[in-house]
Amino acid sequence: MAKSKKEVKNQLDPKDCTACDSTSQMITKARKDGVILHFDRAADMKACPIGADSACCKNCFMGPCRLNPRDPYKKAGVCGATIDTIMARNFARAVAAGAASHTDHGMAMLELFRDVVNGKVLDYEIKDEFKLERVAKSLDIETEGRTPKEIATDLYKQLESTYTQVDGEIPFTKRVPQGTLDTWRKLGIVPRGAMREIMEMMHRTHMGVDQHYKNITKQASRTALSDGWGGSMVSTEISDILFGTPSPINVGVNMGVLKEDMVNIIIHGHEPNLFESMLVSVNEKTLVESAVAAGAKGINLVGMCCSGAEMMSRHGVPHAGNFSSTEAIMVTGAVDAMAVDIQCIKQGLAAVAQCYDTPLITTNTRAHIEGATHVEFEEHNPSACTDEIVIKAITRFKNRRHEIEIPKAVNDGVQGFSHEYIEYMLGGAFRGGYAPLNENIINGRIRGVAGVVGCTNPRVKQDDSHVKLVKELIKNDVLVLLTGCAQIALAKAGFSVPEAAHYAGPGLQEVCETVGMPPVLGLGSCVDNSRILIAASAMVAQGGLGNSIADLPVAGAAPEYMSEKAIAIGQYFVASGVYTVFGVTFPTIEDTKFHNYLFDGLESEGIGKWDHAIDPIEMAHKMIAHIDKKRKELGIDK
Ligand code: CUV
Repeated sequence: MAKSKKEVKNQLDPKDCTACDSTSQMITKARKDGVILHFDRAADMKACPIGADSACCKNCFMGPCRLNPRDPYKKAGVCGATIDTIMARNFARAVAAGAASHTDHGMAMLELFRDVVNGKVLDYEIKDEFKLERVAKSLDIETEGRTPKEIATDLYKQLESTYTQVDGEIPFTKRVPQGTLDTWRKLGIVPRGAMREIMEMMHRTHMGVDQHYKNITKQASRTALSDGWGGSMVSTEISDILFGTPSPINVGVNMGVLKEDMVNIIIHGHEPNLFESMLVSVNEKTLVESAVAAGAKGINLVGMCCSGAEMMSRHGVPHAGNFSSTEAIMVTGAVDAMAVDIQCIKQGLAAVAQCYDTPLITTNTRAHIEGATHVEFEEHNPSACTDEIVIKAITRFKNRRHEIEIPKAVNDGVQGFSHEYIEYMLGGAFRGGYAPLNENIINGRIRGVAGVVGCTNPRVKQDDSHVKLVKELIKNDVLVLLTGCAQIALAKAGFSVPEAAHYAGPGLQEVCETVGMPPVLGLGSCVDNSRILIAASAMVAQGGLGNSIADLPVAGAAPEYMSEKAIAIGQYFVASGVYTVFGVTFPTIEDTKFHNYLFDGLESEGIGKWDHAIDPIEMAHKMIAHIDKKRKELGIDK
């Protein structure tokens, strides 16, 4: 049950909680309604300063041990673990958890693919045969004169080894630029199979096993790479094959996509299969008729968070908002059902849903929530679940009894830039020269490329750092690639339209105007960060910018991250050669050996490095400085 608002101390002004006007409006209404949101819980829960610096260890039961972040070498844990071992183990376990999340999601997509190919699942099909061939070719699978089923069967077998292989290199290492792969081999961090790497990471961080922060970090890199070039990449590629490869599409984003006179259903989570089947159910004639019979104009399906970002990219399904808006949107009173699957689903949704009689439906066997209704989603009979979600929503619509207040904002913009589309738009050498993207980087119109990704976090003002960071980057001619909640933040701020090119510096503006593209390109969900890796590999392959990802004038950032998945993503970008800056907080103590290793030492081994900055303008200039350093090394710093 929601607490009364009197019980929340230190409530912030809604305008200080978020840069999103719709969310701010809903925070105000929630307070009137006496409903607690994650902004309030954050204000009421002071972060533990020892945990924030990763100076505690509970990997055994001789502790838990706490060290003093202000004097970290003064004491050791009961077993003798130093601050560096403790921080490295905690960090590595976050990488393992994040990598496990993405790889388990990818494995679910791969299993669906297997059952579609062998005819056990009939409700899905291979939608993109061209992509099937393309991915197969990238793994040296013969495609000439073979049926899609034959190609797909071979592809399944190869990709399964991404997870199960106990020795050797995962299949997508074939896509890694030679210079980068040479470095990985030298360092011993080429992933074998994700299950093996995650298992070994958990083993090594058990009490009394790996107690050298450098060796722990090495396995953290290997584990993270089994996510980025493994589980996540499999998820992206297989989802494209099954559901279609995104290409630019105009979509509305923000809470105004809800419709007062329609049955509103929100899907929030990460696996696109549930959402794909929802799309079928909401168009089912009998269900549409029963919605109309209940007095609605129809059924309105919208997305949130990452599966929302995928559906927006693939099919133009409207998107209602990112992580920090998922509770707030129910305060509109207009959400007739919210169905969720896995990851980033706050348990707090259950209490808010209860306040507005909104059915909260969990669908995945891995993720139940106390107080929610569980309707298991089953690929062999998907409509049994998705039809029931629609029926529950229609029933709630019929019995609506809460005041409805839907924020009006809808930001139309262009989404759906797959790596294939970026290559089509900015790749492909012509007249013997470099590809347009590389050419424009070499001639300096585009200074470099930045990936801005990751969550929103109630410890900082929602969307604010994303928008300020990106604005500063494009002003300095840095082309920005976006995924996840970052992409939604920029869409809401109106940056996803070609006209936003006027925010860009003169060089980038000229390129955007020539191509007709916005200065920020949205690539989809968190697993679609793999698209950034593929785009980076293509940049190396197109020539003129060195022979490894570490040579490129690129940088990455997650200014408002909150999840362990973000740490895994950060580590695979770093291990792939990318300078990566995180905001909010960083789980290390400055001037310790482990901290300095992440922030400096890794780069001297030939890969990328971590950095941290809270202020988005400072973050932008750190990234630009790195890009300029790389330009200088490449000799293109005119
Ligand atoms: Ni997977 S991981 S809050 S929904 S980006 Fe959004 Fe994206 Fe972070 Fe979660």
